[in-house]
Amino acid sequence: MNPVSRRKFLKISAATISVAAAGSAIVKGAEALGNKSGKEVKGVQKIPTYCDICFWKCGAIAYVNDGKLWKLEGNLEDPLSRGRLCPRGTGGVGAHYDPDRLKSPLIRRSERGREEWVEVTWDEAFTHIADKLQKIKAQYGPEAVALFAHGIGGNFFKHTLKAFGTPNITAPSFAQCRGPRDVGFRLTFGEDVSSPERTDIKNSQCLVLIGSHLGENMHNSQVQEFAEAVGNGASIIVVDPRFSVAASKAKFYLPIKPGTDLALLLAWMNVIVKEGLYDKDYVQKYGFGFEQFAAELTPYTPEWAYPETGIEPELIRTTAREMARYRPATLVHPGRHVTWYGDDAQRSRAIALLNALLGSWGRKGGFFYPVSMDVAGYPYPAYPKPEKAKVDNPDNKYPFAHETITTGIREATISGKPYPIKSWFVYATNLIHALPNEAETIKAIQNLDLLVVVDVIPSEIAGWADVVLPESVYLERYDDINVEWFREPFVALRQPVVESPHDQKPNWWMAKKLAEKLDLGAFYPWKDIEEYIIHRLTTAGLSFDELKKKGILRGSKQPIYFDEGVSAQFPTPSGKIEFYSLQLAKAGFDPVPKYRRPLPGPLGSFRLLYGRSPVHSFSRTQSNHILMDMVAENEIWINADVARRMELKTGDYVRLKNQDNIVSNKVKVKATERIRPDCVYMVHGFGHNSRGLKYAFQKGASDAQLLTRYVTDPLMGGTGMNVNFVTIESEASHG
Ligand SMILES: Nc1nc2c(c(=O)[nH]1)N[C@H]1C(S)=C(S)[C@@H](COP(=O)(O)OP(=O)(O)OC[C@H]3O[C@@H](n4cnc5c(=O)[nH]c(N)nc54)[C@H](O)[C@@H]3O)O[C@H]1N2
Ligand SMILES: Nc1nc2c(c(=O)[nH]1)N[C@H]1C(S)=C(S)[C@@H](COP(=O)(O)OP(=O)(O)OC[C@H]3O[C@@H](n4cnc5c(=O)[nH]c(N)nc54)[C@H](O)[C@@H]3O)O[C@H]1N2
Ligand code: SF4
Ligand SMILES: [Mo]
Repeated sequence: MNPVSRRKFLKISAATISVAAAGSAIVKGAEALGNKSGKEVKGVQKIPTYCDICFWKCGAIAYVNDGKLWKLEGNLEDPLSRGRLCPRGTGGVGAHYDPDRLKSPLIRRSERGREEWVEVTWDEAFTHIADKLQKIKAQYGPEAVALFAHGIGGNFFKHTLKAFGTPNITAPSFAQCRGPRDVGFRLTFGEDVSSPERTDIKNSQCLVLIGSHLGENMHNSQVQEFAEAVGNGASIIVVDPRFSVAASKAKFYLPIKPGTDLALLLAWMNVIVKEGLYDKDYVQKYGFGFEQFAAELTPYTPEWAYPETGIEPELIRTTAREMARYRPATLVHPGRHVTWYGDDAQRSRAIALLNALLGSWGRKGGFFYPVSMDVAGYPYPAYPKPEKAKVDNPDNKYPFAHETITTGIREATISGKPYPIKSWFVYATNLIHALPNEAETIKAIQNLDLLVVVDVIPSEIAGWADVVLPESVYLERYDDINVEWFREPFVALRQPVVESPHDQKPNWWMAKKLAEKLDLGAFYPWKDIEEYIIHRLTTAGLSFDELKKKGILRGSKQPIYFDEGVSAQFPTPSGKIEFYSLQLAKAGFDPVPKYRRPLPGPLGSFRLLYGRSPVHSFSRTQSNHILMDMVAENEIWINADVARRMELKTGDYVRLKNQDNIVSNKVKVKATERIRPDCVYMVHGFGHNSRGLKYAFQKGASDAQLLTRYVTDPLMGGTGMNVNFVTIESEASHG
């Protein structure tokens, strides 16, 4: 592999965010497509772009018929979609036609949370925001402004706010999602799993899924690769308190007691070490501290793990041997949403260690080394250096947090410490649904002088905003080019397919205009986004015209496994795979993960678990009419015996009441054998309380509303959210 690209990968995964930028809206080819311009093109046009219904960014082909958006398909050239979209991607058409879309900029006219605004022009909105930001900067410094931005569309706002001078930029993808996983793997191998994941699912002969509910979690190429592995006869082991779609494909299903996975992982490693089943050459060549690690495992026998996990010792032994049989083509999937119990970085580290024993890191059927095209960022002037360090992690309380902690910024906004945060800029993240403990989020909002929300629909967070900026949906705009680290190098283009129906604008346009209002125009030397993209592409020797036509440009294949010549480098302190971690020991943490039993809930309550529907993304698609037609509300999964005892049957409505007496919207019962009796399960993202979402309003229940408690991971500040318990109340008692 090209060493320059490897270094860049490490840099990017360290800093997470590569700042990019873009320029003007619907230009040239695209201007003919819209319905507003009156220059409607007759007949069918096929325009490539990439999807934004989730963060997988699948290459798509949009079909436009007589100037109207008709349908979306996968782009065969694209390695992330491999020619097929998931149901949500296909349903992306509904995002353009959503009747509830935000239509023009709004400024709040009554108190926060009342959802009452006046429509203003873009210029009035930017003048209002810029005035407030300058006042905040004068009184508190630019660091008092925080940006929450999720997804590639946030790149230009990041650029503007860095130019403004704040270091406080964050997204829920770290502390509410994959942060603990990346920390656990970094501590072990020195590198992240990254997104899209470097998991070689299609070549794995034994795939272990711990919670990862592929098939419901619809990250496109992962699901396709999972189907391929199943088709090839791979041995599938699924660990989940709920019999998931993935479990139905499994040779071994382990219905684990929630919160005890670390006990299972330690017992598996105990068996593999004790029986000498690990990859001895690999461990000897690449490992650091194996002897001490092995000694720590001694107490964790399958017999010890049985009462903790509920998994029979023989099943633990059989599955451990099964993993060893297929190594190194055994992949213990690292998961993605892993913020479960607050010990998540250590559980993720145990997953990393198990993979290390199996020799799967850097090997076919395990984890590959990702590659990418060499496309440089835009050559911007240097950002001003913030005078104050970021607020989210004072005194390095969470020593292994390598990204910014959303909930840390929220805490600082509430306490004013280490310094006050007076404005939130929120781009494409519905913080009311994405952060645990809604009350804390609202308390923080009440301390702000300015909350700006950029969204496409009237989400719950928009309901709290002082200024709402309506964005064009992804099918109506350019975004930054997608230069992804994956199996093979490629670059993808998002380009406008149709015009926005009202006064919505793309993020790059807003970020540039705002910068100009803030006298930061020097940070936007390009005229429009085409100019920006063309600059980046031509510097890399790539053609914009070709990319516009194909949607994807692919580079040549490069080695991705040790066996193909990738050099085995582990950027840990020892330069090796750290079975024993001196940096953890030094910071006062367990150098080898230790099991601690999760706290039980109140008597008679059920642990609340949550996950994904294959046809929805988080809290962003419930008002999409195409997807709503498939699944309009969520259900609460209750063990069939429990339901019988409670005289509940499938289709009955109930409400859930959590340990802090928060009561949910009504939600439909799904009585099923497919879940343990000690927990209940629902799909995240439903139960909207924003009145602007006319069709999704109060359909189903919100898991987020019930997550009043969370346990913070001491290593990195992630919020373990599977620590809430509910009782089931009959709908009648609440009316
Ligand atoms: N359709 C769709 N797909 C998506 C998304 C989406 O919104 N919609 N979002 C994407 C994103 S960003 C993410 S992070 C991923 C999330 O998807 P995953 O990373 O797969 O998320 P998990 O939290 O592992 O998934 C929840 C599963 O974990 C199980 N579980 C709960 N508690 C425990 C436990 O204690 N132990 C074990 N072993 N299992 C447990 C639940 O029963 C459920 O099956 O999905 C991605 N894919
Ligand atoms: N309770 C609970 N909390 C969770 C999770 C969970 O399962 N349960 N999952 C966690 C995980 S894994 C993740 S990754 C995060 C996800 O958290 P978020 O990324 O915040 O996900 P959403 O709730 O879908 O919020 C996305 C917001 O962006 C808006 N939006 C959609 N498209 C566009 C666009 O083109 N432009 C703009 N400007 N806005 C747009 C949507 O309308 C919505 O308001 O949540 C985390 N928090
Ligand atoms: S996985 Fe589905 S929703 Fe996500 S980007 Fe791909 S097609 Fe779109
Ligand atoms: Mo996520």
